[in-house]
Parts: sequence; C-alpha cells; structure tokens
Amino acid sequence: MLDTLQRLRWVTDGYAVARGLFSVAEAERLRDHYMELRRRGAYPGDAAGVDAGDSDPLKQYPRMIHMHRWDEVSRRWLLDPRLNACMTSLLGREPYAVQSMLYFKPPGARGQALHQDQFYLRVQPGTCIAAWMALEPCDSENGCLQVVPGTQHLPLLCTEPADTRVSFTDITVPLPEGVAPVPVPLEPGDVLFFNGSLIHGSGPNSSRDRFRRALIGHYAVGEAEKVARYYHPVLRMDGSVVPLGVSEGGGPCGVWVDRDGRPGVQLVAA
Ligand SMILES: O=C(O)CCC(=O)C(=O)O
Repeated sequence: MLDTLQRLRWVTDGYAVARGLFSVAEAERLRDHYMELRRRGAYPGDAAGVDAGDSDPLKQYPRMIHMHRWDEVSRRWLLDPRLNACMTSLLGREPYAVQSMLYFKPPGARGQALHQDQFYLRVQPGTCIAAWMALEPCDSENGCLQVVPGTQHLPLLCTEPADTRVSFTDITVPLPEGVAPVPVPLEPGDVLFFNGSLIHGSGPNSSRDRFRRALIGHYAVGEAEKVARYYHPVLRMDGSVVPLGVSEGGGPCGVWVDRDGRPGVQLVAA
C-alpha cells in the first residue's frame, strides 16, 4: 500500500508509488496474458492495426485500449480492490474507472511526449488519476515514465507540436527553462499513481532487447459529473455503470510567463 512518505509526495508532487502492490508473479501472468492476446490478433480499441512486417515496433505491437470492455482479466485488474484502496486513501473518496490501456513498448519503440491526461479525459469537476503498473523492470533505458513534480496544480497548458522521431503522439506541452522531468523507475507489480494535470511522458525504449510493458488504468475522481465521450461507459469500482454527463474540449489554456524571475502560467484563448 502507500506509506506516509508516498502520501506526502502525492500532496506535494502530484504522484505516489505503491511498491509491490501486486506480486511479481501477478505482473508476469498479466504480461504473458497480453502477449498472448496480442499474438492472436487485433481487437476493438487497438491504437493501430497489428503489422508484424512494419519497421515501426509500435505497429508490430500496438497499444491496446479499453480492453476491460471485452476482457475479464483486464476488467478485474481495473477494478482491483488494492487499486481502489490506494486511490480512495489519496482522494478521500472512491474513484470511477474509465479506461484500461496496455503499452508493449518493444525495443526501439518511440515514447510519448510530455502531456497532461486531463487534456484528453476532461473530467469535470475535479480531475482524472492514472494507475500505471510496471509488468517488468522499467528504467530510463527502456523508457520508464517521467513526471514533472509539482505540476499537478497547473491548468491545462496550450499544446505544441512534438518531435515525432521520439514520440508517437504529435503534440506536447512546453516546460520553462530549468525544469526537467524526472524518471520513475519501477519493478514489476509496482504501481505509480498520478494526478491528471501532472505533466508526464516517456522517452524511447533505447534498449537492445528489453520490452517495457505497462498496464494502465485511468479513473475520474468520485465527485466527477462529466467526462469526455470516448471514456463512457463510466464504472463504479464495484463494476456497475454510473451515468455521468459528457464534457467537451476547448476553452482557454495556459502559457508560461515570467513572474518576478519565476515561471508562472497565464491563461489565454486556445
Ligand atoms: O507509458 C507511457 O509511456 C506513457 C503513458 C501515459 O503517458 C499515460 O498513460 O498517460
């Protein structure tokens, strides 16, 4: 579970790590399960069609999305009482489950440029939370997640084009000078929880022969009334459907400005 230091980190830095929340054996079983699913073919929600002959490793092993809608193993993981207990202790209330994702990130695969999850989920009021579980050792070499501590209080920043040589997504958010993301190395079964406004992303997998498989759940805070259409149906942690409204994108976004020598964010029309 989450110790005192991690709870404090959630408040000050916007993320927390639950070491060994799942056993190594559970992580390995999940890893083998998704490799077998991927081997068998394509599924609704895949980020791209599987193309074993493509030179892009991400086309050979595309991300799986929303597997919990058709795979019982994924559904059980997304609603697992251990994830619920950690998030409830951080948020003071049970969250709602809205998305599952599996990143295979084979050797040579690009990462995902810095972003804020709320840009996509648009949870209102409040925010979203991610539970990012390592299915094998994740470190800087194979492209572990990187976070920018303390950015959980920022509004949504205006996006810019990303460098698609190192990112499979084509937008990113800028950081002010002197601010850099920090890697969060994890062991199999460790779960990183992070706030939906926290700036995060990952670099390429530069290892020669190591995958970087991660199972990710996205959740909305329990006081949420709306979430973007793509994330419906919304589930309570007991698996029942909760009828939330649909939120729209758009509205102002933040740009970095100098405030007496320190970086601050000013909202501008998008
Ligand atoms: O696993 C990664 O490399 C990126 C995942 C991510 O940024 C997310 O789930 O929001």
